[in-house]
Amino acid sequence: MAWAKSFYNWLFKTKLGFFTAVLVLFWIKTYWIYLTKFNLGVQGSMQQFLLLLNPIPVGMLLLGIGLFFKGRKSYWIILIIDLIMALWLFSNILYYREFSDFLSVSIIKTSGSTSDNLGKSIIGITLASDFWAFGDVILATLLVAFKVFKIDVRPLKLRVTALIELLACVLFATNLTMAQKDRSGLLTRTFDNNYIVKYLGINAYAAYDGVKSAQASAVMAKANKSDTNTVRQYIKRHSVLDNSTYTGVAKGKNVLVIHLESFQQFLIDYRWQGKEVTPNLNKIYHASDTISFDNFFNQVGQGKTSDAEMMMENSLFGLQSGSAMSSYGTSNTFESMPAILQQQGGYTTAVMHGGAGSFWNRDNTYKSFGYQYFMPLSYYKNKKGYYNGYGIKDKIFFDQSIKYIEHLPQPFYLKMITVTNHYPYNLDKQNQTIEKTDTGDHTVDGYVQTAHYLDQAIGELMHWLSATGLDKKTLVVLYGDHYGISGNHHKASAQLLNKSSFDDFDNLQFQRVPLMLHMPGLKGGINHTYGGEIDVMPTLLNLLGIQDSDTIQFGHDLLSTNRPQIVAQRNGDFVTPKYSRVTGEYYYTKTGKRIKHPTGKVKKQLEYYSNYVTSELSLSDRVITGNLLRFYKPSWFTRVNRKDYNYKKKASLKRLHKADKKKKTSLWYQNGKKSTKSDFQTDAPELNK
Ligand code: GP9
Ligand code: MN
Repeated sequence: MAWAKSFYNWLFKTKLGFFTAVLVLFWIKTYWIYLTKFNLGVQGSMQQFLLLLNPIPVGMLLLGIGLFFKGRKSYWIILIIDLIMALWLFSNILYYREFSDFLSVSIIKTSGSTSDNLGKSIIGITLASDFWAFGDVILATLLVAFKVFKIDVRPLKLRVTALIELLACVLFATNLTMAQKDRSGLLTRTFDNNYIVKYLGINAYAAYDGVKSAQASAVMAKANKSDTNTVRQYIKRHSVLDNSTYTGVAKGKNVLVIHLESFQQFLIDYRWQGKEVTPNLNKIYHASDTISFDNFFNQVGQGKTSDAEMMMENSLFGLQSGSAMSSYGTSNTFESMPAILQQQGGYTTAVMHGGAGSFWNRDNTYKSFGYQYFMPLSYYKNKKGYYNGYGIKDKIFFDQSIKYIEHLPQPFYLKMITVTNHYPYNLDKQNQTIEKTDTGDHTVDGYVQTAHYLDQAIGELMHWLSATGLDKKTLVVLYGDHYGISGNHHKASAQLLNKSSFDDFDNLQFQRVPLMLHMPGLKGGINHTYGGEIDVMPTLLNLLGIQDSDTIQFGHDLLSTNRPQIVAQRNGDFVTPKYSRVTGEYYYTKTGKRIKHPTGKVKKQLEYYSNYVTSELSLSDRVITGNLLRFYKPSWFTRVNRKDYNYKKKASLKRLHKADKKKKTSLWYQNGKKSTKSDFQTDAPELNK
């Protein structure tokens, strides 16, 4: 029993023993709270392990600060640090319950003026068990107060303390490396706070968020009104006239934007084993009342989907690194599509998505964009077998969305974000209705299968639109957000396209995604203009006959006859009808031949294009990183007030039904106050059991 006694003495009578006890208690508590208070979606043994591990490194590092102090002070400092960590945890438990997301510096900074302010409702949502977040601190404090822990006044050798801190850093580095391996781009792409907490822990998340927002505010503080003027002058200099024959042809119509996840243009009319992969989309593509584009490019960077959304609804580019929506969606001022349509056209604005609301910081960003409603996963039934990858499967998503769509007062602007056709393109057997391709590349071969599934889902939704007559009142906008097959699959891509080779030039051409504008009566056809996601907002506003004069938008009406047709890629490359730039090299777009020795005239032209692209990208970056729209708005625009929006399910649906009752313009009213749900037919096996 001698060892037990000496362990007891070490634990209760030395400073290092106390430090270890506090750390272990903190560890157990934090892990228990991860499991019971948050819904982190931990999958697989690696994530399980990291969740268990991640409280230790940062806990050790922070509590270790106390070891540098002498005597009693050392104990109190350890306890105070422990208390601060507990407070952070506790606040996040409450915030998470309300918003399914974690607190961030920008939320705290803006919450003084928004309804996010938890102050009012805090008592209502606190559970007794939440106070366990302080359990370890209270226990340790009592044990010190009642002298169970004897204060050890001997100073610890600096070497020992430094070693402990070093060990904490090594542990953290290990944690980080394992996390990055499991989830590449974890810190650079900033897709979801949930992921950072799951992998690195709630304290590492706090530090990460703190550093990021400190950097961001430093840049913002330097920006001023004259920067805005520079941007405005640039936009004015490069503006072109909208195509007036199309102005207002869709005036007063609903706008249904369907986000086709990871959908590339080559899938249109693509056949596999003699079978059309996307028959429904092909039909829309070729319809005489669809304006289809075959030289329309995605222009996203690391922010992928979120960059596409940023461009489509603001005509501003995503950033060089990370996601603009994640980093600036909460703090910045925007003059976005939904806000403009609500103000200028009396539109009801909404987003529906069968995935987590916190992904890409949508739950905060959409408020800044002025969306009145956001229905993420929490609005949908998620029974066993419904979920796949990043959200519930598209057919099930549409099926459950009908009850929300039919209550939207018209005209509405609704964006529906699909997700089944997302990497890694897995689909359960019962939903596979076309064979996989046979390139042998596992990340590629399932692509036609999920695309086929998405296409069927679109078919079902379109069928419902025409069965209810909603199609006649609606402009349907379909677009692919970005590539599905990345540049790391040249061999498989060549096989899919039946080409003998596939290089970086081909990969740039592979960035084409569909854009289709479909509305009964629209003068359609396949338009060959070169454009991209940045151009959609001005195009739509022109069709809807909504004014957007004096706005800061970097795109140009796709139907305009003298548009520049210089399509920027986020890395500075570009495509024009004649020339392409790929990783700094120039090519002829039509032939793919490299331009090795350009003549003086061509050289000048290429330089002009390069400069054009770099200036628009960097000016757009300045708008976002400097939050420049806070300095300027067109006279007809009213600033969005984030306080007006709350996406909590119960409150939000109540608000929707109130608006519906007041306006009486929803499909539900037009259908004699009856649901149109029975007009939605789906062959989803999960729903036809
Ligand atoms: C998740 C989804 C995916 O909600 O939109 O985003 P992505 O990975 O395609 O950027
Ligand atoms: Mn996407």
